[in-house]
Amino acid sequence: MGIIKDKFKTKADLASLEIKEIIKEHGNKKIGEVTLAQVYQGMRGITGLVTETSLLDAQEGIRFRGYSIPELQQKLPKAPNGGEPLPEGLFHLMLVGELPTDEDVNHITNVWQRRSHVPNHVFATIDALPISTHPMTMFVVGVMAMQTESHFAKEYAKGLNKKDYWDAVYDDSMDLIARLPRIAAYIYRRKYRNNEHIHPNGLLDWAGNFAHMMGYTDESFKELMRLYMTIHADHEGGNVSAHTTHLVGSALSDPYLSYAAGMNGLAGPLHGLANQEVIKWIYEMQEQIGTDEPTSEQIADYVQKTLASGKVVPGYGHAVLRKTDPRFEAQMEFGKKHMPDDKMVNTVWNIYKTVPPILQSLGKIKNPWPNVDAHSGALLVHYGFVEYEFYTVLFAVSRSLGVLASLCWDRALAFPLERPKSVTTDSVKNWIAGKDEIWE
Ligand code: CMX
Repeated sequence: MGIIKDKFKTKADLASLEIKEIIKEHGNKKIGEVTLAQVYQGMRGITGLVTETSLLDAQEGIRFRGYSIPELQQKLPKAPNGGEPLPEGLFHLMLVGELPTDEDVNHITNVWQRRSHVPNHVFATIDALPISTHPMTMFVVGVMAMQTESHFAKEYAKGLNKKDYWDAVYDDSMDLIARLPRIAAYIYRRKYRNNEHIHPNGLLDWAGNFAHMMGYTDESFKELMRLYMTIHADHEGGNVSAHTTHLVGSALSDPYLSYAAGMNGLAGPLHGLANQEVIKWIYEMQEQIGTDEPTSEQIADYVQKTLASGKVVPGYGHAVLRKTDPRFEAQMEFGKKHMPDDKMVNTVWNIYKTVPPILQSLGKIKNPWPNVDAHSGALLVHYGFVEYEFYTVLFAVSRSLGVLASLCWDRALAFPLERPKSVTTDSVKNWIAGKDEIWE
């Protein structure tokens, strides 16, 4: 067994015993009450999932296995001469639950390099789509085409013992993560760079190689990709992409099917697609106002127009967070360090000053502060990466780290098929009238 696989299995076996004990001793304890409003309104605040890789605090933001983003920026290994964490290190932390050494991170880089071959039929399948197809559609189609490679699907068909599910899911997850940058870069170069592709560089780390294959040679762009791939990787288990991957995986759909399902959710404008919507919204604002340096007053006017036309202000608000997203702050720090005078980046900072009081004044928004998507596009635009329809694909490549590490845990802990109860409004009315107590 490989080093990281070994470590994961040892940890998961221990955790599995602990969980069995917890359920035996405390399984009947109640952890909350569910209101009818929660049932109708997106299940906000209902605790109903276990996700080991990260935990979101509404006031503080995300912690990965207990570590905040600033802590990770300090403690995770960096590329030679680099200042940002390597996503390989975050993956190690999420999968094994321990901070990695430089050697651990090198091991993961090498494993992913070794597993990174994408079969030709995947590229041929992407090529069959019209060039106008949205990059997220191409991406998910590419992942689905690669499902032919699933160890889990093949082994299950042969009669895999349930004790070994985790093993095949682990192999599929590592293959997928290793190959996704290749597929994403292929789509980028096909759609925006005349189909001129760039060979992978076997000496680079996962995110650095991704930047290289997309055609960005600037060292600080590689650093941006390392930071980007780290901070977008996971946001506990209830968000649409993580929850969908987990849910579909609970049917023993293999990691290709599960991850693709999750990424279809990420492609929604209230979730990951918000990163493209932010830059689209800023470009439209610049065009309408006639300047690429809008004042706070001009921004405020434009926000009011957006709201009056029944649209959301993209990049603002969150279903759980109740403060500025630390992932926004990490990107702001990157901007201050690498491009303090960039016009688009300064516009994003100006929007940050202008939007929260306006949203707050509406009285209905629970969180008027920016989320991760409010900042990411502006940093990319600085490097000439202006093709905003592609931004969610970057998010998707990063999100693979969290949702697939979680999927490994799901199978190692033998989590069952997920199947919550639903009700009809007629049954709700009967229950309110005291006629039906079936779900009390
Ligand atoms: N602009 C305008 N209105 C907003 C808003 C925003 N940015 N955020 C919330 N609202 C509105 C909601 O649409 C809702 O209106 P109605 O009552 O008329 O339906 C009201 O405020 C209350 O919403 P909420 O409880 O504060 O927020 P939700 O948990 O329902 O939704 C989210 C959360 C993210 C979908 C929402 O804030 C939003 O649409 N934001 C803009 C899109 C975005 O940036 N999404 C990315 C999130 C991060 C990610 O997943 O990547």
